[in-house]
Amino acid sequence: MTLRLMICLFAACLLISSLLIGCGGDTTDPVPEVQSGGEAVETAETVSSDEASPRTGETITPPGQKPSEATHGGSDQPLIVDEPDATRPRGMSWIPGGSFKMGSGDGFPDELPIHEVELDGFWMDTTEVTVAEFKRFADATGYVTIAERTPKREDFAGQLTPAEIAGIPEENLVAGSICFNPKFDRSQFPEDRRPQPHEIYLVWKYEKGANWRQPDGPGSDIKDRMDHPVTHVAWDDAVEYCKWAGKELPSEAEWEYASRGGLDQKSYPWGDQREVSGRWMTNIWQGKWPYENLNQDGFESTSPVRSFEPNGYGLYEMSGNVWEWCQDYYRADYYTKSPPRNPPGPEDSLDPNEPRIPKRIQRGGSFMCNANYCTGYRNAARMKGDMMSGSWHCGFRCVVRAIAYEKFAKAEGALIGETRAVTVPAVE
Ligand SMILES: [Ca+2]
Ligand SMILES: [Ca+2]
Repeated sequence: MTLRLMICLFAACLLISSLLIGCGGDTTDPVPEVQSGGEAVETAETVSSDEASPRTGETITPPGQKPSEATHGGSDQPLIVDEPDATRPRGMSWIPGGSFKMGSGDGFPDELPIHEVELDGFWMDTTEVTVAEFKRFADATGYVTIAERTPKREDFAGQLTPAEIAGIPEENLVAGSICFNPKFDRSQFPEDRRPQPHEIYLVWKYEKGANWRQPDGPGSDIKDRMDHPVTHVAWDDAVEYCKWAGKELPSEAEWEYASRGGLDQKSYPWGDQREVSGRWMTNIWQGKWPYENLNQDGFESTSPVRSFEPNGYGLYEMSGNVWEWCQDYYRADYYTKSPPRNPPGPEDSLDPNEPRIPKRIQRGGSFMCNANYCTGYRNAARMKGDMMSGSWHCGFRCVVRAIAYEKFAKAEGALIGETRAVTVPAVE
């Protein structure tokens, strides 16, 4: 999903830029067709092959953006398995090093091949970064997120054509972010087939004034959402938070390994059954998306973190609630060539559906995900998002790698052990 597409609504593009100029576009929630048995069916849109791209092999690495960098020890070093003898970072679980089978044969083509990955151990936030935690960062640093800044035409250079950039209505160059559009035109949204990428944009809108402080747009606030995951953060915003907190975004491999919670090739962090004894195990969408949210899990949008049970590593809501940014660029074919130990992600981005838009990985699905469309809440499901776009259903969580502990401990925003209390900031 990208903000650029939403600034352009209904040209021929797919991101915030799309919405700004009036386009339809990318799906932060992918849309596989689902058979009666619930299995995703490969379609032209879900096949992320080079054949799907009009610009085969072209990759985009935006100026000033470095490729993912490995921050682990070298592959010639012994695997870091056990938790180092250090005071544990507050609010984090130790994920012991080891190996696992990454990917799935039950999902989308880009989840293949299933391959063995070996990872050094790391600490991971037990929950998505909350509004309170992000406010502590924003208050301390004065950081202004991308959704809070007024977009400029030059922001879209390289992602839209000059004509498209010139065609962005002046009145659309207003700070905002992506929200669900519950009043979407149902007559235009296909019920009998998988929507085309541009049709997905019908159910989203560029909400002027929406940002992490006003998640639903003007008139909304965070007063009662301090323990909800922060939303409307772009990838760059998440990285800035990480730097301040002495942390990093997880690699895609670290995220999937942690989500699996020590289980082997299970669909979900808790096993293979989406519901257990009739109980919803996380915050997703029940009912036919996007028409009807039956709200059976009790949450129509974000839920407070720790509303559901943790996985085997003590991690909450790895599945559902909000999507979570990862460090890696997205390439559909990365699993065919990734190194077996501590894979850092590809050096550049290529989404065959939107080759001009640099995208980073998002994982875990959200409260917008449902069985008949998205299934993003599976351990192995991969998603990608425009780095510059936040949305009302994407947040993040952080890691601290063992070899980066000292750097973490010196960071301005570091919280170590239980001795430094988290102060929940007051809301004006
Ligand atoms: Ca829900
Ligand atoms: Ca999540």
